[in-house]
Amino acid sequence: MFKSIFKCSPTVGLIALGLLFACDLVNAQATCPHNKVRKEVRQLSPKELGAFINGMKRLQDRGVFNWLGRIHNNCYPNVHDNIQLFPWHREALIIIENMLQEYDPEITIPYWDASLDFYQPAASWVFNPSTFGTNGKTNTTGTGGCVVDGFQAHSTNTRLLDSSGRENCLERNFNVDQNTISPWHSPEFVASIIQLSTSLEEFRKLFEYTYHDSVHQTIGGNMGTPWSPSDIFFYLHHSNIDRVWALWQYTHPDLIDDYVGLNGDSTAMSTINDRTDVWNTPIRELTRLGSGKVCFYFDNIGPAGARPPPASVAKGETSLMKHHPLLKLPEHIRRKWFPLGLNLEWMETVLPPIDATRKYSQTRPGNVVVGGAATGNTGILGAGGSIINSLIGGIGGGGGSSSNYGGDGVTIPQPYEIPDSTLVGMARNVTAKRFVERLVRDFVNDMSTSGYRSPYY
Ligand SMILES: [Cu+2]
Repeated sequence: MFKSIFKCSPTVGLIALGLLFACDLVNAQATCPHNKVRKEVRQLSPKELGAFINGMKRLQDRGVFNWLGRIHNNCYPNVHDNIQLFPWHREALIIIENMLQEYDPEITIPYWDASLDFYQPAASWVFNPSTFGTNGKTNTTGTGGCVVDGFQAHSTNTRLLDSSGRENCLERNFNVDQNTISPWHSPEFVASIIQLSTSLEEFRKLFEYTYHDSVHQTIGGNMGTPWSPSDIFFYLHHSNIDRVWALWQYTHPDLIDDYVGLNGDSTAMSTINDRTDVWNTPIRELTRLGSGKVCFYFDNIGPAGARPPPASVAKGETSLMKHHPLLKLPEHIRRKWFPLGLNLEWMETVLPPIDATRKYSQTRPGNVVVGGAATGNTGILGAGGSIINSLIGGIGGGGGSSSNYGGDGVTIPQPYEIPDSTLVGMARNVTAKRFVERLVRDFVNDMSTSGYRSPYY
């Protein structure tokens, strides 16, 4: 069933879709009767994580990842570098999620907010030999290698497509060395471009050429090629991109159905009445959480106009957000990068919580627990302090590079920039990317000269 080669055409897509969902007729923007919730991957219970991995392993063994990899490769220029990036990948994940739910109706595809790992990506909780696996084992030519741990480990009965599209193995090739990935884009940067962009297409450019691309390219191997659907991180990363799209809509509620940009074939302007390549679904059924085909929402952003669900902000996080270091930026820097202002509800929805109990800090060197002593110098807390004291203590405190910031947190580094040659090789838009990179450097410089210290690391 999944062996056929699909061209990037709607007709073949319809057949594919017919095979996957018999009689799946959805009214445009009809509200979903039931919504499932996608959580951050680190917030899954052990049982939920196990069910997700088991389901994905079964799909992998059935050849579903190779099937999607061939479609993704055939359609690559149509669904990247243009506005179809968002709905096309959203629908691809819905198809996979529906297959998972045939095994277990409770499974959803968790999102991986890679910005939480921006400071030391390779140290992320997600690169774990017993779950999603670590870097590929570099072969003798040094061009990356097969993943040998986790549920996607190379084995004779799982012949995943490799980074050249051959049935071989999943490859990863971290961009610095076997254990290091250069820094990604911070949560603060993502929050800023959500505010700065005044159309979905503008946001698409600011996001795709930064966060989207650097996660793909620096994990490397399959992820750096059109054969990325072999890698579990393709699904976790794109689930998060679905969420970030919703965060953008929440920030610009009057633009919730904005879908104006160049079409996939770059010949005409897109409209919400377009259909996705291959899947052939009207875009309007894919734009809103909780309606049309999008019968899910996220643990921090809800359906119906993309308002956050009331229970999303755990007790205690509100008060922490009031002390977010972004609020201490000099006024002109704040207005430049956050022109819509930093109101509390927006910050609680769009920025990750500042919470040392969240799992994202568990694998960092020098991890800390709330109320405990720091075991190193890179924890969220200062030695022995509560996080609130630590944040408040930063005001006017000494030890930082500015009078507004204390010694806690990290200075945001310049993130990885993809070499022109890589982009040219993938027929991507180098000029647009260069422009966006200047904005990134300006942001990082402004944060650094303001003495800003990020709490997310
Ligand atoms: Cu893609």
